[in-house]
Amino acid sequence: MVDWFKLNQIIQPNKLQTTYIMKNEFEKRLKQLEEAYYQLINKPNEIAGLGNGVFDRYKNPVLTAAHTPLFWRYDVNPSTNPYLMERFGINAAFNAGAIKFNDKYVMVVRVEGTDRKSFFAVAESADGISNFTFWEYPIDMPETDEPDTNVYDMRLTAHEDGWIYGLFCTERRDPEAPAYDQSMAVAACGIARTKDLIKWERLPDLVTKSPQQRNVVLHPEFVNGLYALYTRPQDGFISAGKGGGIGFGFTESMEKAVVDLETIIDNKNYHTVYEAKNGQGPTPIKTDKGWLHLAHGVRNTAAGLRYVLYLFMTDLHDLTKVLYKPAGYFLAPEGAERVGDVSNVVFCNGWIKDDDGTVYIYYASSDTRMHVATSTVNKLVDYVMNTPADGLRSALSVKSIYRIIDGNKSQLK
Ligand code: M1P
Repeated sequence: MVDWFKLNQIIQPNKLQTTYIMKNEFEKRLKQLEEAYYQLINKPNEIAGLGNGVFDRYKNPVLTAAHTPLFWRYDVNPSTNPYLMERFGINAAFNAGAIKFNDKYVMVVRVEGTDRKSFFAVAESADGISNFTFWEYPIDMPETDEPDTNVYDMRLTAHEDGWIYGLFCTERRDPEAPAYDQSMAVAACGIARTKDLIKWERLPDLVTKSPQQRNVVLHPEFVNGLYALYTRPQDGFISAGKGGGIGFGFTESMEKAVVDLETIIDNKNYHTVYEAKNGQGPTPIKTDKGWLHLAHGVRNTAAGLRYVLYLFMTDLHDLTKVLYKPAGYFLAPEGAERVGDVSNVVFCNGWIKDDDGTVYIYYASSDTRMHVATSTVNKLVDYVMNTPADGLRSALSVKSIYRIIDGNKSQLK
């Protein structure tokens, strides 16, 4: 390797002193950056507070932009980067898909550069709650004939056909958009599959009748020999319009995925936390009582859209039948989670069910960072089955509380 400092010394003998000062500064700064980075990724994590009995939150986010490797962001060659400046800025690390892979808790993270482009990168942890570190390279996702402008929010499904599928949103400028409007976009479902999370085979985008498609998730099992997909038909890029709700449909093949008929299994609803729109979160978890679903619900407020998470359960045999759906949200943005690039948002597209029944819920706050919450299958099933459903009227909410109070009275007699 060229000794840049010595070279400088020969070429510019009169600048010798400056060169040595710079060398010291460069090395000092590199050391400081490395120390801060290692401190961050080695930070332990612990449960925060008493919680509500359904799940536990943790003190620290599990991934942030600062967790991305220094060698992605900095050119550490003093001859090409004498000021040791960031050469590629990372803005956020959020909305990650998740899977247990080779005994590690793995997230496929939506990493967003300061250029606003998102890409996918794999991060792993040995215990699922701390020390997440990124793999050496971000995913080099192949494209279709129609290049993606932006890709994000991957849902991972280990399908019984033997592949791990990654379904994500691919966004491109709306070809109908007038020149003065540079924000109109079309969202579609991109599909890729892998065996090792390193090499991905890109398949054609999903075809549906909806003009916009986000939050598409592959069901892990075949249904009557067909692949089953959760969709989210939507009229506009932001607004659900006449569309919306969590849809469900079948495709014969994932190599040329086409869903002709989308049945809405979970609709948006007036004066609920999913009044404006909703979307399936990660791949549902199979339990002996039914399929557990985690989804996000959106409502509009004077302060903008508010995203919260909710749970519901579908029938083991009829996947379109919602058996239980507790009222309101399961998890909403709290404290520091409420602030970020898109404030007042929690979003989840990845969770992991462990063999011992622990469930690791990886959720992002305010389109900025990743957190984990832990629960168990038993607790989540109890929560969905025994939390009162939304009566859709204040008077019925009061009745639910009365039932709890009266039950408690008889306990105390
Ligand atoms: O900004 C909040 C979320 O907005 C979108 O969610 P939805 O698909 O429900 O409209 C997505 O862009 C998501 O990535 C983002 O977190």
